[in-house]
Amino acid sequence: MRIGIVCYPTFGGSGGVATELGLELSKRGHDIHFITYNQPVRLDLLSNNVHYHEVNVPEYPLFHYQPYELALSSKLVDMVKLHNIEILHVHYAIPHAYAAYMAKKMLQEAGINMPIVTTLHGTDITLVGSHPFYKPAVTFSINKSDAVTAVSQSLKDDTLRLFDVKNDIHVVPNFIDLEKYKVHGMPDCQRGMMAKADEKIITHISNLRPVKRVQDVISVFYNIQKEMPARLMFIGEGPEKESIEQQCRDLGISDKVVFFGKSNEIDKILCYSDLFLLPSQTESFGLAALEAMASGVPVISSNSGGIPEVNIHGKSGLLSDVGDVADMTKNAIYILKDEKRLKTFKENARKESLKFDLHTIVPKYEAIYQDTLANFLVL
Ligand code: GMT
Repeated sequence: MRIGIVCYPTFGGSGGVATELGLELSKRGHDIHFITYNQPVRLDLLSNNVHYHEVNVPEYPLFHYQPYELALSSKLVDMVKLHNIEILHVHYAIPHAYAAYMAKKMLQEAGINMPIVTTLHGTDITLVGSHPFYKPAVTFSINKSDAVTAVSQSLKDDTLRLFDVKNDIHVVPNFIDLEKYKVHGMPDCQRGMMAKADEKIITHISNLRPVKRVQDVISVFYNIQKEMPARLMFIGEGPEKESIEQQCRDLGISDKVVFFGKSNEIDKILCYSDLFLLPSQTESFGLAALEAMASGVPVISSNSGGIPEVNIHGKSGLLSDVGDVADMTKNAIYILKDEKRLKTFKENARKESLKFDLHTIVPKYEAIYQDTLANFLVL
């Protein structure tokens, strides 16, 4: 199939999933066209059947806001015509599903039928999409998509609760290339560079937005390091960074916390981690937790949204109510204090991650493309 993929070209999250999906589909023989405003971060290898088409939005002084949706719709029309793209898969409803629908209508005028698959990722539904400013447009774009997927059952339930959706929603969980994630003891896992042998390594990865509750990460770590030697690895950039740097200074633990910034090599950091913290306010899936688990790292998380579908309580880690720092601390120390227990949790974390193997999940998207193309009705 010739498939157009629209996504945010950013680190991790929906952009990471869309990029990995495109790369895997290309290995399975499909012709993949990424259409977005920058080359996706994880897309470091363009091959014969992986293409990247940049959406440009020229600045014009009249515009307070540059009309990205318009530029994207136009680019989609051009690229579909030029490359005979058969189906468009858009990741994150805002504004991609809306722009894709506009492109579909323009293409119809030219006698070209173009089905759209929309994947809902999280805040496009929960935090942003359901805001009254966006809700009518998001509802419209979901209902006009030819197939809709959500990355967890929880996100599907939220979508049905928050929007008047007429379509079926297929749950297709996020996936992981297990080959890329190394477990402790792999040759390039250089633990010694980051911590002393007796120090436990705690890790957090996110875009440091308020929804991630990164202050709770620091508070839980502060409590852990009072009980045992430990270091905290923070990966990512975002609006809460200054606040947590200050929190570390106030608590006198700055020397125990390493801020890595954005990294394309999280597998190298995860492979020597002992515990992963994800206390998010809401999380449709929690891809970072899955990446940790694939590296054999148990997860201490909140129990919100789709996290319990990924982090299995008592197996791959332990879950607490949002904001319950005391319970998260208790759980973290329970796992870390006993080496035998820690080893069991590590093994189980890896085992639980196997359910999300890309070789199992990517064919589900292929099947949805095939069904959508077969049943496509021109509206
Ligand atoms: O909504 C966001 O926070 C960003 C979004 C993204 O585009 O990175 O993350 C969401 O999608 C990820 C990939 O499907 C999920 O793993 C995250 O749980 C989800 N984030 C939230 O729901 C907060």
